[in-house]
Amino acid sequence: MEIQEKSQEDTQAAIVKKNVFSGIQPTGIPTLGNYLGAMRNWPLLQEEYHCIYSVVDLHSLTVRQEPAALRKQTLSLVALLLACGIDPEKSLLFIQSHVSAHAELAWLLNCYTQFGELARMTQFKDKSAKHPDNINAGLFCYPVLMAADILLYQTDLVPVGADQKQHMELARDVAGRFNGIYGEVFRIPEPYIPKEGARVMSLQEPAKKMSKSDENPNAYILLLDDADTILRKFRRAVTDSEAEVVYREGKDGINNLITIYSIVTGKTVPEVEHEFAGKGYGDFKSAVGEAVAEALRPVRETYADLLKNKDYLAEVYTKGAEKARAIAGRTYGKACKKLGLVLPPRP
Ligand code: AQP
Repeated sequence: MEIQEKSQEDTQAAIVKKNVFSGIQPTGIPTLGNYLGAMRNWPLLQEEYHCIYSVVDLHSLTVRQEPAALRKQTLSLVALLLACGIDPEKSLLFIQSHVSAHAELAWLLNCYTQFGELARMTQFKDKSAKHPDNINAGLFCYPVLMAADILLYQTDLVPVGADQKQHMELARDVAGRFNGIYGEVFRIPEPYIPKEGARVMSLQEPAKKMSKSDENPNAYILLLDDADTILRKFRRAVTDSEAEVVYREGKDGINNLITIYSIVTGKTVPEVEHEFAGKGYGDFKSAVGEAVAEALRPVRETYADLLKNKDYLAEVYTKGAEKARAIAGRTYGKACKKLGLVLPPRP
């Protein structure tokens, strides 16, 4: 009797478990920004939700990539996500291009997205300014592919950094528009933006977000930087001339360092201010560097072990893609049917 009740409870829990989807581009080694804003939070959701995580390689093609580097970065990112704590027994982890429904649904959704909506996207404007010689259609349609990624899995929550809020709104609008015409095909997803770390800023230009594709390597901390490099980059971080470790408007550099230190040590902002009251920026920057190096050490060590086992990595992303294909195929098939596309006979 007890067993029966327990199994009913389990079934109910399985039914109400919400779906989570998120992705990260293999455009380089992830930064501390990617880690605090996204990757670190993904494993924390595995117990409570059905989590699906993807290395979104198709997105990275919107900016020119060197083929050998892209291949290496993609595998490296699979290993890094596992090193951050994603458990393939609990979450699906796969490479986006292995599930063709992503590109296919993106095409369908392109036809339900307006030119004006995409032209307003801040990331498109920023990246067009950064790569004026390659303002390609893929860069323009990036948010539609992102909408397809999310909508294919009937996603409830999307854990992302604050920079993706605008793209999330578009995904919701496109899904709502499609559903409005054809009935309930897609679940409307919500962004899941962390309270802290949602926007880690550049160490050199603290008004700008930290990005892995920044031309200045001192602007970012990479997850695979060694402890000396991390310390050196924090010591060079741009601050201000006040020499006061307090979180206050106008102190972008110091605010960023306080936020980072507070997340990696678990201390509150007032505790951090108190700890460094009367101390100079030099001491503070060194403490932030040491705390970050220590927080990233286990990730680096586990990553190095995982990378030695390429067969295991292949097994993880192959199984992940098989399962993802089954879920994505159902949503894609439903969308095609609603649109009036003739479905091929089942094999
Ligand atoms: N600075 C940041 N602070 C907090 N979160 C961030 N994210 C990115 N930068 C920060 C979050 O990381 C996740 C994966 O991002 P992505 O690699 O898919 O794309 P991105 O947002 O364009 O990241 P980058 O580092 O700036 O890449 P590049 O330089 O290639 O464009 C997302 O959830 C993002 O919000």
